[in-house]
Amino acid sequence: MPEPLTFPPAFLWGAATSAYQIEGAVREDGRTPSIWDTFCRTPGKVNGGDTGDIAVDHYHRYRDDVALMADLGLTAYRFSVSWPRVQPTGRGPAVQRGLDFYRRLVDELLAHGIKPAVTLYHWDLPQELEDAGGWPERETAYRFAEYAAIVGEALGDRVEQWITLNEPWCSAFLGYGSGVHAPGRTDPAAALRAAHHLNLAHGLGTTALRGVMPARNSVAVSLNSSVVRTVSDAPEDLDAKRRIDNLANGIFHGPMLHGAYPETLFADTARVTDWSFVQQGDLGAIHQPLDALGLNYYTPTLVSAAENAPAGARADGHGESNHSPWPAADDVAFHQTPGDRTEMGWTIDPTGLHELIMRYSHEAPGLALYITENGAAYDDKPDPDGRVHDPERIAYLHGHLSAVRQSITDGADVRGYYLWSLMDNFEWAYGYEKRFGAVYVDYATLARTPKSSARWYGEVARTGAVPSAETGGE
Ligand code: PNW
Repeated sequence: MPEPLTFPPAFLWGAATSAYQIEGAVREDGRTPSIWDTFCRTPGKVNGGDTGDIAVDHYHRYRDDVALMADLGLTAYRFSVSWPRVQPTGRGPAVQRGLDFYRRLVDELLAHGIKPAVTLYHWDLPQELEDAGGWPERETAYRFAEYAAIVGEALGDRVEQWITLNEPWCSAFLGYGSGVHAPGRTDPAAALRAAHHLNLAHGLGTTALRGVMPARNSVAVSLNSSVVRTVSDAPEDLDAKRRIDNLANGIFHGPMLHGAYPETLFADTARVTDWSFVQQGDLGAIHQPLDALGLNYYTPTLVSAAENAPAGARADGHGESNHSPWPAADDVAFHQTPGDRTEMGWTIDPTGLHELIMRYSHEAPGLALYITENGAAYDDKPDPDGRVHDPERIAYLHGHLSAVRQSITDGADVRGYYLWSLMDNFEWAYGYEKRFGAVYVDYATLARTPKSSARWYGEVARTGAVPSAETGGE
């Protein structure tokens, strides 16, 4: 019998969610629309015309949801705060009822011995700020810093782990480039401006948080850092990889971790923008020392030069759009990585997670790493007896947790893992069709049923070890 893979005793075993994907109650307690409320009401944008109006009603069921997490054995929970619940116009004083919800949630978690990690921005920009120009406008970064201070002051005494932004790549390039995410704009120059202002928001927000919180608290950012691979080592393919790596990783990690954009990014994107929106002092403001780095990983990205690809190849897995999320990269082709795929069409490749962790372990030495999202969508259905068996998800988790364990053996300082997601929820442009949860949600009754993967993962959390074989979960 091979030995189980044992993790360090303090390793955090969590699950992750985000506000708009689970809360519902979009008109309660003073909340106003975010860009996602608006986007969902725009015909043709979200599968089935689904919205987050009710989502999984977590706003009213949070006590049950926390009890469920505790019952499973989780030791950490990553959730996000809805900006328009706290600051309905994106400016000015906070709505206490909005903040009170998160206070109650955090107290409930702490009472169950579950460590909260708060994400400040998981894509739900107050619509009023989008009406004023959104992320392509510099002002939005200042507004974010103000919002960060409000939430930091309200929760900083009881939440130690803070994440400024979730996946700014998606906010900038899916929101303003390909338009498959809110606000649905398709302007590559605006997308690059948005990326810079998200970076600035991260830096100013980090400083704002530190100004109002106890020094022991940890500040991080969660990036969907891509693992970019090429189909060959031909120079033009390697150049395609370098350019996509700049646009996926360097554009955020460069300023945040090293205080500079990758030198070649400016030339690569010169025909789209002259970057004159970067002002003196911005890079210093963005480059704040961080306590930790959050990595979100699902699948690698495989590229070649367009000339080395069959005509029309564009399998980048980022949703349906005639507009590319990659500014000034029309001569790059995206390929499907070989291998089994999840319901998202994303190839399952745990070696990518190991590669990603090792890269950032070297690029950001001394920074604690957390896997702040990893998981898989499958077409889960209850059996006649009401149970939900998802052996594919167990296999996915087994493979990726083994990769995390290997990275620790190889010297990486990984401190925790958050499964995406705690429960089935609103999967953005895919609506409720894609199920990422470890817990099944029946959308007719909103009843929660742990899938076999939830039991399996709970056992991992309780024992601090991944079984050598992927069986179990009952
Ligand atoms: C992440 N892409 O989204 C988000 O942080 C979650 O809210 C989401 O539910 C989860 O992953 C699953 O999709 C992504 O096109 C959305 O590359 C799209 C992409 C990546 C991540």
